[in-house]
Amino acid sequence: MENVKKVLYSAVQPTNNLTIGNYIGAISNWKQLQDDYDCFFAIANMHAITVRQNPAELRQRTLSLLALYIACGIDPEKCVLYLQSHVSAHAELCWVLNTFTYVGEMERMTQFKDKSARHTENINMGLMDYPVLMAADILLYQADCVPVGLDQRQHIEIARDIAQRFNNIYSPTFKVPEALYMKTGAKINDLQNPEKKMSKSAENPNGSVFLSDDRDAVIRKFKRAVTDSDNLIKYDPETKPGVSNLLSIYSVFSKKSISETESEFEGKGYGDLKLAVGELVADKLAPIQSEQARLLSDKTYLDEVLKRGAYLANKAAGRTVGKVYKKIGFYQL
Ligand code: ATP
Ligand code: LTN
Repeated sequence: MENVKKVLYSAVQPTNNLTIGNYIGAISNWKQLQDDYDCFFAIANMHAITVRQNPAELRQRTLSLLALYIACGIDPEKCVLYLQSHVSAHAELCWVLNTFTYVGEMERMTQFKDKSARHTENINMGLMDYPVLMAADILLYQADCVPVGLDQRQHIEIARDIAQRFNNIYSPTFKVPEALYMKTGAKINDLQNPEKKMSKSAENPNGSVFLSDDRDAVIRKFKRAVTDSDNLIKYDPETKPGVSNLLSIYSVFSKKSISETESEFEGKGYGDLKLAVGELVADKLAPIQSEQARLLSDKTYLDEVLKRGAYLANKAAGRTVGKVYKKIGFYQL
């Protein structure tokens, strides 16, 4: 029977601990989309090594991220959950796409500029090539859409450009993917520096709420969140970035709209808002944390999930690489 569902692709790097920004901007949306699309969700360990990693930690974080995906409600029977390095087609297609990508384009990418400023001791070729590997990820599976946070916009654009460039030179080969941004919470900001996105590798750990933080830490971080001095709870990211960020987080976790959230806090002070967000987030994280811990104690099961994922992902990706090799003139046996 013809498959009518569209293909959805996304990934997260197994670097550091994930923040509620990663959860809101990425994983929590995946859960809602898994019934409507054919989903591929990867653990991007090949991207992770563009910044130096400790091998034992990288291995551990890989399983921990897989357990987190499942604990967040992503069903490994419905979706293809896999590890990027288990599918050699990622490296193969990346190499081919490198020859359709200009050095100047990569030098202009914001993430490359940021990361090379932060890791001056290790500005490696992989860091610069990061967007091409990401394009290969997406294009291998002929993905129709890619749910990501707003910080990934430039990467999705370049993946589209590369796909179109290849399709124009040869013939339609790749589906040109669309980014899928969620309305609220596409960008969660740092609690200490609300003009900047919350990041798992931020210098000040008080600005990021990690999915692994215990209840006290979550509540403490929200209590200390930077706001402003007018004590008026209103959503206005331009002039009130701190308060608006707290409202966004509350709205996502409570599944209420921003205006409902504003009315809920009408007449209340910043202290009330901070405490309410802290308690809500801590309540929502607790069951995810205990399910993740339960899954992590069953390594056999997690390995089974990865084996199934690797098999299905290799099958899909292999088809695309075969097509590409044929079009560019690689002799086939
Ligand atoms: P790093 O700090 O290591 O660069 P990161 O926190 O930016 O990492 P990524 O692994 O780059 O996280 O991102 C994983 C996913 O989470 C992406 O889809 C990204 O768009 C999303 N994401 C990351 N940070 C945020 C945020 N603050 N708000 C919303 N979405 C986010
Ligand atoms: N760069 C992404 C992770 C990532 C990704 C992808 C996201 C790697 N490959 C393909 C979507 C599609 C990030 O999270 N920073």
